[in-house]
Amino acid sequence: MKLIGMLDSPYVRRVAVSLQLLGLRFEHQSLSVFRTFTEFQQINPVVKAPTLLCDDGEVLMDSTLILAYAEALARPRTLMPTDFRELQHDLRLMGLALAATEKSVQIVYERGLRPPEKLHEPWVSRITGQLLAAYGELEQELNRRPLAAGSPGLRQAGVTLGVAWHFTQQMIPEAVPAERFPRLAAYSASVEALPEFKAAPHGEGTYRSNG
Ligand SMILES: N[C@@H](CCC(=O)N[C@@H](CS)C(=O)NCC(=O)O)C(=O)O
Repeated sequence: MKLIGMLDSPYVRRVAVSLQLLGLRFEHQSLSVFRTFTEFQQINPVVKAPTLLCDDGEVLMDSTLILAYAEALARPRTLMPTDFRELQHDLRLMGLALAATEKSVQIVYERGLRPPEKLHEPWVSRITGQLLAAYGELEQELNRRPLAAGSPGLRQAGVTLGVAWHFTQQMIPEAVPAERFPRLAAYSASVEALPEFKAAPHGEGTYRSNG
């Protein structure tokens, strides 16, 4: 199978890291939804990153749906808790981390794609407030209950949280001052040191399997 999209997308990156942790082999093609729109369109007319080209040619999109497919392929290996209460808690963390990801991407698009005279400041304030609220909740959650940061042991909640925080800090650090979120910053530093994160670094590069 082939993962399409750039690793500067937190959605692409969470899939690239997760596929490795699940022990699934994949190729990666670092296509941009902006600079290589037409090439991307030929694979997926909707031009969404991540796109997953399955071995039989079927095209999937949306990181969470791709990960549902990957989890089914990898069984019995999983990044999701089997215990119901732990699952509930991990889903809360993932919801918060995905909201933080979405708000970060919205701010990046707002700044990068919209001409400055068309910026709508009330909208930027609203999404920045939502972003800070999501990270505030996550900081409290990590304070209340530690989250596994090593592999094995790392779960999807940790991957999604780690990727979200790193993306925000790479792209819009002034919107979310790291010193206000020490637990998130420490968690991110731990997971970024793992081989699966290092093999798929945020940016323009291409993931290459070592095995
Ligand atoms: N909910 C989707 C969001 C994916 C998404 O919005 N990706 C961005 C790149 S970070 C994209 O495809 N942008 C181009 C567009 O939406 O037109 C997911 O989890 O995969």
